[in-house]
Amino acid sequence: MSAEKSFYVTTPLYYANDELHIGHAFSTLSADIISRYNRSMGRSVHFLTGSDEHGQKVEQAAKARGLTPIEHTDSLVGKFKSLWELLDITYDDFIRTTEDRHKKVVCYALNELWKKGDIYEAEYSGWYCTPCERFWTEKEVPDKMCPDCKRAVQEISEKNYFFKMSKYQQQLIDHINANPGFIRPENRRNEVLGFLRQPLGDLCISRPKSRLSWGIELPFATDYVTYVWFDALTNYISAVGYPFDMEKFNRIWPASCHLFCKDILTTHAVYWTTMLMALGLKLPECIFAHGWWVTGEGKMSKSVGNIINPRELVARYGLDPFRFYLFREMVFGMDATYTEDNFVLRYNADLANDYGNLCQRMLPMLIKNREGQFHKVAPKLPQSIEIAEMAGAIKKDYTTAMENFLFHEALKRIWDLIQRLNKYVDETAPWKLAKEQNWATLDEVFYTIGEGIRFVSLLVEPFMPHLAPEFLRQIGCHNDRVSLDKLAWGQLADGTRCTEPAPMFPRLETERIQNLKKGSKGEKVEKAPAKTKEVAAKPAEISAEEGLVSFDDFLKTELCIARIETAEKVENADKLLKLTVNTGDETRTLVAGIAAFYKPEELLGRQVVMVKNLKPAKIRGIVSHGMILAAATEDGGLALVSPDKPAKTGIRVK
Ligand code: ME8
Repeated sequence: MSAEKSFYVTTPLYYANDELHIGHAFSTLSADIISRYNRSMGRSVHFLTGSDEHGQKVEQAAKARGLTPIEHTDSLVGKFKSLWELLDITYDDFIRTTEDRHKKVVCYALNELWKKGDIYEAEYSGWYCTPCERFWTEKEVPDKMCPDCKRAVQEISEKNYFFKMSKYQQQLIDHINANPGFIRPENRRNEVLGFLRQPLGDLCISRPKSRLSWGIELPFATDYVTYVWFDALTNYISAVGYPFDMEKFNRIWPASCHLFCKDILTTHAVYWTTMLMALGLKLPECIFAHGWWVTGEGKMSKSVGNIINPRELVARYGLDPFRFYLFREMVFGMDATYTEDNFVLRYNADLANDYGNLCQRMLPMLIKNREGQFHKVAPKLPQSIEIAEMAGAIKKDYTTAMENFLFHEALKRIWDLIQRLNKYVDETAPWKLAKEQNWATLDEVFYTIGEGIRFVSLLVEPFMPHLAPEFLRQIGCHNDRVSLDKLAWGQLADGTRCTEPAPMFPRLETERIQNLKKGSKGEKVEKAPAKTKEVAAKPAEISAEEGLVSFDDFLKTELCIARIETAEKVENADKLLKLTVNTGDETRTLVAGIAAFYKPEELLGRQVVMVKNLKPAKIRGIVSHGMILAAATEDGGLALVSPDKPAKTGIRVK
C-alpha cells in the first residue's frame, strides 16, 4: 500500500430525519467533483460521507413514524445511498454514527478529554432550543426565541458535562491568522474571527438521559448521552482509523477539505477545531463553507413547500446537465437561486448551443470530406495557433480554480474555449474549404476542433462523468485518453477516426419540458405527447444571440387581460387554486399555484395578465387552460401581474 498522503475530502453527515434535497445533493456533488478531479490529477483520494443518526431530531422523527430510532434511520440511510447511486457519487466510505466503529472512537475521545481535565461537570441553566439541540444565554434570546430557527426556547437548569472550549480560543485565533487558506471563503473566515472577538464559552457536551436517550452514553457518566455535535463531528477521524489504526489514520489525516454549507460554520470552525486541539491532533487543511441554494420563495423548507427534489430533475433532464447546472450557476461560496427557467436557459445556451453543437456541426463534415479521419498537421492559421495557446492558459486557470474549489470559475474557462472553438468554425468556414478542395487547411481546421473537443471534454469530465466520455467516443479517442495531469494540446493522434455523432443535448422546447415534467413527477401523461421538437442543436450563428427571441417568436405567445370570476381551493393541494376567468370571448378554467399567497375571495373581479394560447394540461384532474402571470416579491411573497388601470377584458397584451 502506498504511503502517499491521501487527498481527504468530507461532506457533512446529513441528519437521518428527512429526505435529502438539492442542497444536500450539492454538497455531496462538490465533494464528488473534487474527488474525481484529484484522482485524475494522479492523487490518491479518500472521500467520506455518511449519516448523523443520534439526537432529539432523529428521535422525534422516528416517533412520528411509529418506528424505533434505528428502524427509522435504517430506512433513511437506504434512501441516502440510493440517491448517491443515482447521482453517481464516488465515495470511498459511508459512515453512520450508529456504527460501533464510530461509537468506540467517540467514547475514546471523551475519556481522553475527561482524563486530561478538558471535560468537567457543572450545574447549568440556560435557554434550550429543542429543534436545534443547543443552549442559548439569557442575553442571546431577549425575545425567548431561538436566534437560529426562530422557535420558542425553554429555560432548563440541570447538571451537565462541559468541554473546555474556552481554553483553546487564543490557539484557534492564532491558527486562523497564520493560515489564510484555512477557513474559506474569505468572508466566512472574517465571520469566524469576528465571533472569536467575544470570550468563547465552554461547550455543553452531554444531555441527561431523562430528556434524551437516543445517543452515545458518556463513558464516565452512564445517565447521560453525548451531545449530537460532539458525536457527529468525531466521524471525520473515527472513519479513518483514529486511534485504533494509526497507520491508516496518518496516511489520510489531516483532512484536505471539509465541505459544508454556511449554516454549520461555527460547529466546524470552532467546536471541531478546538476538539482536535484538545486531542492533540492536526487541524484540517481547509474548511469550506459554501452558500445556500434558495428558491424564489426563499430558503428551502417543507413548510413553504419549495423543496427541490434532485431525483425529479435528474429524471427530467439527465444527470450530467443537472450536475453541470448546479456548479455553473452557483458561485461557490455565495448563495444561488434555483429556478427551472434558468436551468432551461443554461441548458439550451451552454449545453445545446455551445458544447453539443460543436460536435454536431463538425463531425458530419469530417465524415463526408475526410472519411471521418483527423490528420495531424502543423498549424499555419493564426487562429489555430491562438487556440492552442489559449487551451494551455485555460488548463492552467482551470487547475488553479479547481485547487481552490472555485468550480464556477473552472467551468467558465472551459466554456471560453468552447465558445472560441465555435467562433473558429465560423471564421474558417470548413464547408467552403471543402468546396475549394483545400485539404491541407481543412485538415488543420478539423484537427483543431477535434483536439478542442477532446481537451474540453477531459476538463469537464469531473462535472459530467457520463457525457464527457461520450464526446471522446464520438471523436474516436476514448481508448487513448490521458489523465488531467498529463493533458496537453496536440495529443489527439494522427489518423484518429470519429464515429457517427448522436445529439447529446436535445434542445428543451416548452412543449418538451411540459411532457418531461409530467413524466418525472410520475404523473400519467394525459395525451400521447405531441411530436417533441428535439431539434438537434442549430448551427452556431444563433450563439451570438443566445437566449433572445425574435419579435415574430414573441408574438406567438398570446397574452391577454383576463378577469377572475370565481376562485376556490383545490382539494388536497395546499398550493393550488382553481380559477374561472373571463377572456373576453369565453370563460376558461385554470389552476394556479398561488394559494399560499392569495385567499380565493381576494381574487374575485381582479384583472390579470394571462397566457391565452398555452396548451391545456391536466392538473390534479382539472383541465387547466391558460396561465396567469405572477412574480416573486422581495419579501418572499408573490405578486400577480395586472394592468395598472382597468383595461378591456380580453384585450391582447403586447
Ligand atoms: O447539519 N443549500 O445535517 P443536515 C446548500 N447533521 N446546502 C444545503 C442546503 C441548501 N439549501 N440545505 C442543506 C447537519 N444543505 C448535521 C451535520 S456534520 C458532522 C453534521 C447541505 O442534514 C449543506 O451541506 O441539516 C448543509 O451544511 C448540510 O446540508 C446540512 O445538513
